[in-house]
This record gives sequence, C-alpha cells and structure tokens, in this order.
Amino acid sequence: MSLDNNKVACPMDCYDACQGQMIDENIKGSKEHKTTNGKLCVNFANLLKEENLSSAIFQGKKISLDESLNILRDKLKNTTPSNTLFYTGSGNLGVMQSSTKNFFTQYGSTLTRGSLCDGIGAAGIEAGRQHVINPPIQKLIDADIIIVWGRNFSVTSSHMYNLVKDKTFVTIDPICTDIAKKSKIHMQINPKTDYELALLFTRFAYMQDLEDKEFIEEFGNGADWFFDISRNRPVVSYEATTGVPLSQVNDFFDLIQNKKVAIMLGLGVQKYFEGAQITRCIDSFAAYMGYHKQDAGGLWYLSDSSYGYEKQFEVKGNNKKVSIPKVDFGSYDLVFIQGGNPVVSHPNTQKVIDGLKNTFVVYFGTTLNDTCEYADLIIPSSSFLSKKDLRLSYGHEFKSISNIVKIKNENTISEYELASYLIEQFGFEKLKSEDEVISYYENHKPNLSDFGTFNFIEEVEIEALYKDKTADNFYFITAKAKNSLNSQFAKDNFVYLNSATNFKDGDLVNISSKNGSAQFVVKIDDDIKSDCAFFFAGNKYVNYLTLALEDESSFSAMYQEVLVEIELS
Ligand SMILES: Nc1nc2c(c(=O)[nH]1)N[C@H]1C(S)=C(S)[C@@H](COP(=O)(O)OP(=O)(O)OC[C@H]3O[C@@H](n4cnc5c(=O)[nH]c(N)nc54)[C@H](O)[C@@H]3O)O[C@H]1N2
Ligand SMILES: Nc1nc2c(c(=O)[nH]1)N[C@H]1C(S)=C(S)[C@@H](COP(=O)(O)OP(=O)(O)OC[C@H]3O[C@@H](n4cnc5c(=O)[nH]c(N)nc54)[C@H](O)[C@@H]3O)O[C@H]1N2
Ligand code: SF4
Ligand SMILES: [Mo]
Repeated sequence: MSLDNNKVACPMDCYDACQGQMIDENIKGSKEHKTTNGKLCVNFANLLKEENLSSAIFQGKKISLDESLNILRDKLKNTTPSNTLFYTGSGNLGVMQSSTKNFFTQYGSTLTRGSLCDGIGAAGIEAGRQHVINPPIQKLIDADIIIVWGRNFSVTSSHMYNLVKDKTFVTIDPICTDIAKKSKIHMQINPKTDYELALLFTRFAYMQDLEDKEFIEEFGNGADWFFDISRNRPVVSYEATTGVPLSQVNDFFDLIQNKKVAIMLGLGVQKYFEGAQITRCIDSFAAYMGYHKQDAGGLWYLSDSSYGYEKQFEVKGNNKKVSIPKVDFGSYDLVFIQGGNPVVSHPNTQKVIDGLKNTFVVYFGTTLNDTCEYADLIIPSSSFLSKKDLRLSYGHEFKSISNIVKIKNENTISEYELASYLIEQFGFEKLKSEDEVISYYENHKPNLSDFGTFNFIEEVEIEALYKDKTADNFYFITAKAKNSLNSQFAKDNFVYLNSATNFKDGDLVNISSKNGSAQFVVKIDDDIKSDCAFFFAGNKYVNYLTLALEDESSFSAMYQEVLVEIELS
C-alpha cells in the first residue's frame, strides 16, 4: 500500500479532526498535519478498542445484513413517508455521513432542524456577521493572550491547545477547569451571566479609551447602541450578579492592553434560552475592541466547517421539519436513527424513551449503545477503518482524509452503500460517486472572505437564571470529559459538588428539576463552584433533568436553562 493510501481520519465529533496514518498495523498521528502533530488521543485509542456491531438484529434476533435491508425497504414502502423521521447524531463527522439524508429527503421523511450542540451560539454570531468562520490558526499562534470563554480548551481541543500552550491565558468559567488552573486570571463567573460580563468589559474599554475606533468606523453598525446598553447600569452592580470582582476586571485590562488577543469561545456560554444574544454580546465586545480584523488574534467558535463548499449530497425536497430538541419520537410510525445515542444525549431522557417505545425504531450505527435497547431493527454500520471519507473541522482549517485500511466486515454496510441501496430500490436519482465527492472536498478551496459589516447587538432581553434561583437551587452544568466523547466510552455517572454544600463523597442523592428527577452518587470536588451541580456529558442519567424545549432563535437544545434541587435519598 502506498503511503498516501494509508491515511485515516479520526471520525469523532471533536474540534481537532486529527489525521492518522496506518503504519505496520498501527495507526499513528500524522506529523504533516499541523494540528495533529504526530499524536492521537486516548479517545482514539478507545475507539480502536471498541466492540463493533458485527450482525444485524431484528426484534432481538441476529439476522443477515440482506434480511435487515429487505425489512427496512419493505417497512419504508408500507409507511407514509411523512410519518417517518430521519434523525442523525454526530458520532461520525465524515462528509459521507450525509449520503443517507439524500435518500430520506427524496423519500419524503420528516427531517430535523436546529442542533443539540453549537446551534445557539452560531445563531448569535451569524446575527452579527452572517457566517461563523474561524480565523486561520496562524492568527491564534501569533496572539499574545488567549481568553478561554466557556470552553474547556485543553480538554476538548487538546491538539489546538498544544500549538499555543505557552501563551498567557485568561479563563472565564464557573468551573476551575484544567485551563483555568493554567491561567493568569480565572474569572469564576456565575452561569448565564456572560452577557453582563461582556457589557461590563465594554464599559471598561470605553472608560480606558481602548475601543478600536477605526474598526467601528469602517465596519461597525450600531456600536453606539451597543455601548449604550453597557451604560444602563452602575458598574458596581455587575459584581454581585456575575460574581466577578471589579479588581479582576482591572487586572484583566492591564493584561490585555496593547496585546494581540484571541478569544476561544465554547459551548458553555450559549446553553440557554437566550444563548444567541449572550454569544452576540461577547462577539460584539470583541468587535468593539477590533479583534476581528487584526493581523493576529480574533474569535474562534465552532465554525461552520462546510462553509464555502457545495453540499455534494444535497437534493431539494418539501420535507416537513421538526425542531430537534422538541421531537416526539412516538408520533412517527418509523424512526431512523443514525450515528447518535438520543437515549443519553438528547434532552429529556424519559420523553425520548417513552417515544421510542411507541414507534418502529431502526438504529444504524457502529456499536450497541443505549438507544439500541429500544430498536426494532439494528443495522451495523461499517467501521471508519473500512470506509472512504473526509473530515472537515469546526476548529481549524485543515482537512483529514480516510482511506480503507482494513477489510470490511461483510455483515456491515457503509452510509454511502446503504443510501445507494435504498435509492436503487425506490428508483430515485442516484448519488454522485464516492470518489467524485471525496475528491471535490479534497481539492476545493473555500472562499473564506471576511465580513464587510459587523452588526452590533443593539438590544438585550435576557431573563437571568439568578432571578429564579432560591437558596435551595443549584445551577446545572454539563461539560465534556477528557476520556469520553459525548456518550461514547462514557462511564462517569456522578454528580460533582463543592465541599461547602455539606454533602459527602459517596452520598446517594436525588436531584430534581422541573422536568424530572434521577439519582446520583456524589463526588466532592472543590473545582466546582459552590452553587453549581456538575456532570459530565455522557452521564446516563443527566438528561432526565433537562428540558425538551428549544432556545428562542435556532430550534436548538438549551441544556442549562434549568435549576435543580438536591436531597439525600
Ligand atoms: N475529550 C472530549 N473532547 C470533546 C468532546 C468530548 O465529549 N470529549 N466533545 C466534542 C463536542 S461534541 C463539542 S460540541 C466540543 C465542546 O467543547 P467545549 O466548547 O469545551 O464545551 P463544553 O465542554 O460543553 O463546555 C465548556 C465549558 O463551559 C463551561 N460553562 C458552563 N456554563 C457556563 C456559563 O454559563 N458561562 C461560562 N463562561 N462557562 C460555562 C463549563 O464549565 C465548561 O468548562 O468538544 C468536543 N471535544
Ligand atoms: N446534558 C448534555 N447533553 C448533551 C451535551 C451536553 O453538553 N450536556 N452535549 C451535546 C452535544 S455538544 C452533542 S454534539 C450531542 C452528541 O450526541 P450524539 O450525536 O447522539 O452522540 P453520542 O451520544 O456520542 O452517540 C454517537 C453514536 O454514534 C455511533 N457511531 C459512531 N461512529 C459511527 C459511524 O461511523 N456510523 C454510524 N452510523 N454511527 C456511528 C456510536 O455508536 C455512538 O453511539 O450530545 C449533546 N448532549
Ligand atoms: S483529539 Fe479529537 S480528533 Fe484527535 S484523535 Fe482525539 S478525538 Fe480524534
Ligand atoms: Mo457537540
């Protein structure tokens, strides 16, 4: 095998989108890929160790792959298309995953809209500057100061972090994360008050004459209104609501003055009903300082990785669309789930389970996950090692390529093969060839020309969580774990609490929200703010507490728009 054919892209949902290479039966991180820089992570090792599905299953019994495909085809032929739901998670982020959407669009299934991930923040950034595009990574490398805002930077994008680990960091996070410990300043902010902090920063910037007047003049629209919002309140009032001392804000401005500043913005700030406004306030502060158009620095979020590419599998359709967090699985005759584990990762677990029990569930995935328990038909998807693909990244601008490096298990089928089979059986319009699609993505250079106008947020209407919070309430925080990838490889079902809460290690507690309740075992950890209950994403019980409701602007799940109570059980 020539060296170029042994490339393997990590398929997992992660900022880094690493490039691997199969060398003598082992996969090593590629040295030529700038962010990968010769290393892969523990989750990649976990992925290689995973036991993949090796047989199709119908109503609990193993069947052949062909039989499973016939059952799926016949079921689809006998069901009204709009009474079927096509639901995908993000277990594999290769571009070939969307081939199946082409079939289900032509067939007439109901599709989902919105996101379980970054949709809310993306809507906020788009409102200000049309597109969510990250600056080139070199501008991060050339920055002096990195503000890590609501992002677990060294854990959730460890490779991007490695490129800049010697810089000076400021972290804004209610949790004392690994990067917070490595930071010069850690602002341990109260959850859902980041817009207030952004407004306070703006006020300070004005007082110290630090705003970028040239940027505002040339690109800005509405900067005066934005500044006016920040002037609505006495400066000292922000201290109590955000939990950030003004002295720290002073230190912060001493640190960033005349420096090239990068903001690494993460999911933490936006998991709320008005998360788009919150994100837009932060992006507006960045614009006020002129960070968006400097030769170094800028603001990085989860970029729209396919921006500037033509979607290779897109087909027009009049399909109904349902908001993803609000989906009621039980209201469809058939639900097709690909690459996701909604029983753990979707909000309101009880509603998910009740719905899945009430419909015909087809699960198409690589492993026997929690959702499979409710599946009538399980179709095994081929391992990423046995399918051609290409990865774009939402963290940086580099692509990674996946060739076939392992002979496929004949009882499994790739997404592209499944889509092609169904298209043929229904006589629909064929897909472009795999090679054509991959070579398009490989060779196309997207035009990432920057925005011409920045629209500052001019009005802010946000209900603070602290207004509803009683002394018995805790803020509810979930974030990613180092050794798991969402629900993949996840084993940690604890609730983490500060020792000031008077709970003890090993206590069994009942935690309830207005949605529901579940039991957890306590782990004491003083990195957690004392009024917060912290859980890792992938915790099997945590989404019993979250609401199956959408945010105000992007049909997306708002996992932290909830307060919880904790009692010994
Ligand atoms: N190891 C590992 N890496 C991953 C993943 C994984 O599961 N494991 N998942 C991948 C995926 S799908 C995604 S989307 C990305 C997400 O990666 P990140 O953007 O890092 O997102 P989270 O880990 O959800 O949360 C980030 C931080 O926000 C903080 N936070 C919570 N609430 C608030 C708040 O109100 N204000 C502020 N300022 N901070 C808050 C949390 O304490 C946490 O430290 O990571 C990807 N990378
Ligand atoms: N409370 C709370 N809930 C959250 C979050 C949170 O922070 N807090 N995070 C949210 C975020 S950011 C995200 S992105 C979502 C993630 O939610 P999901 O997208 O549902 O991700 P997972 O639960 O990890 O499930 C991924 C599944 O994909 C399957 N899979 C892996 N590779 C392949 C493949 O090649 N083909 C196919 N067909 N299947 C494959 C695996 O078997 C795995 O079980 O969870 C969200 N849920
Ligand atoms: S850091 Fe992310 S992209 Fe890289 S190997 Fe690990 S999971 Fe995959
Ligand atoms: Mo995500």
